[in-house]
Amino acid sequence: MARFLIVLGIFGLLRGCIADRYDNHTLLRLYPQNEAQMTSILKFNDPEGVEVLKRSRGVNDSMDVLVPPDKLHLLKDFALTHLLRLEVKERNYGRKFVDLERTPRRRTMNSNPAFNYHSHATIQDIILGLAKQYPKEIRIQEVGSSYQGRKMRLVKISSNHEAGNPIIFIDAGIHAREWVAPAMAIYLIHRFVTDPSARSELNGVDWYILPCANPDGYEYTRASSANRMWRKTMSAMEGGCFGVDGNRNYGFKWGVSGVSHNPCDKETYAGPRPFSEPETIIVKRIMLEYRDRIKLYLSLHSYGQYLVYPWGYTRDRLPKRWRKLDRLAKIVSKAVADAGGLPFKVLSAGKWYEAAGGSDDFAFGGMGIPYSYTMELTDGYEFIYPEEELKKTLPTLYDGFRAFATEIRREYGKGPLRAKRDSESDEADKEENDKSEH
Ligand code: 0X9
Ligand code: ZN
Repeated sequence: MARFLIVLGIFGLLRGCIADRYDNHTLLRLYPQNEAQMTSILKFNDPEGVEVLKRSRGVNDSMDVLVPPDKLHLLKDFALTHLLRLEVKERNYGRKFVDLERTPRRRTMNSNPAFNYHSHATIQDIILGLAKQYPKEIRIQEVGSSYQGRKMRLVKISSNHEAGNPIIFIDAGIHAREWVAPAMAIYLIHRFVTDPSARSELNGVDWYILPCANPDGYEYTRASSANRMWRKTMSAMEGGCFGVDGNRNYGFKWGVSGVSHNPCDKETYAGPRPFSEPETIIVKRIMLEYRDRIKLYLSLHSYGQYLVYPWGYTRDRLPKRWRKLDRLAKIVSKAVADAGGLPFKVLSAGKWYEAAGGSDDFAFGGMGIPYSYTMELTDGYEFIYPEEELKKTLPTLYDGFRAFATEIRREYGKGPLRAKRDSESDEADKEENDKSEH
């Protein structure tokens, strides 16, 4: 009996520790207000235990950091040294998770499945159910399994699967904690087939959507609030640590900037080699299989409301066609703003902060896909975007995807909807992607 009580006690203690993981952690926002402060903030190296949730794009855009109590003085010193404006956003970040845990009890189920967060298994049920209901439009392709053996499925949506239309390929959720990304993917899939007025989005373009690109990590974040901030995959590494940052694992300029080579780094470990993860191999294979037809690649992430394009590995170079990438992103941003949403901050990923091995750079530079972006959905609430906000936000973002389709159709569509392309041909675009301009 005594032994049983001891075991129970240890279990209780452990649970307490885990649940209190972010208790007394402070969420700080640091605001650079001039170029000198921007330079110093870019060089900020997170001390052990301090997590950078979001980097600053430039003057007056915050860098958000989650700080344990014993490291608070380091951050305050840093802000003081560089005269950075510092805002305490949350004094006890752990409380956020407690609130979150309460949410399911008040949870209302919506008619649209995208307005709730679901398990990976339920996401599979939703897409298989929709495919059954709309067999003409939806085809499901099994594309492989995650490290822990979860089946991954690509949802192909088309009004004519035989037409060979240009493809918009979207993946979501390579970062486990960014739950709003798979929700957006499901919203798109659901709306394309169930809303009669959205059918026009399928004219002359096909949508290939991988709604959950890191199912193991995603399930891990759902298993306990202690894991809610997990970002990586779940593969076992030497030394007992686990997980790779999927968005540092792609084989284009792998490892050259913004990565960690320490398997125990919780944020940006690039992996033992490029494409070490089954999940990134799966996305690469999809790109390889359809590379001639994919004209736009989008990787959905959160947060900060950024829409960024290559190069991500460097801030010193831009691809030759950057003006086209920039122009399209601004059209999309305007469409979202016109629908009542927040406009995107549009720039190259590397000018936001340098990070190599991202899927956007690989799609563009490695595969020759002419338009490639990372989309950071939502601003406010960091990664813990409340479920009840989804029904307001996702429909406004939808207008951005519609704008993407309009432009891709205009540039690459086959039928009468196609506008005259400018002088460059597809082939020239492909060759140009890896030539850079300063
Ligand atoms: O750092 C990332 O992987 C992305 N931001 S996130 O907060 N979702 O983690 C941005 C990736 C931008 N693309 C490249 N740097 N290639
Ligand atoms: Zn991300």
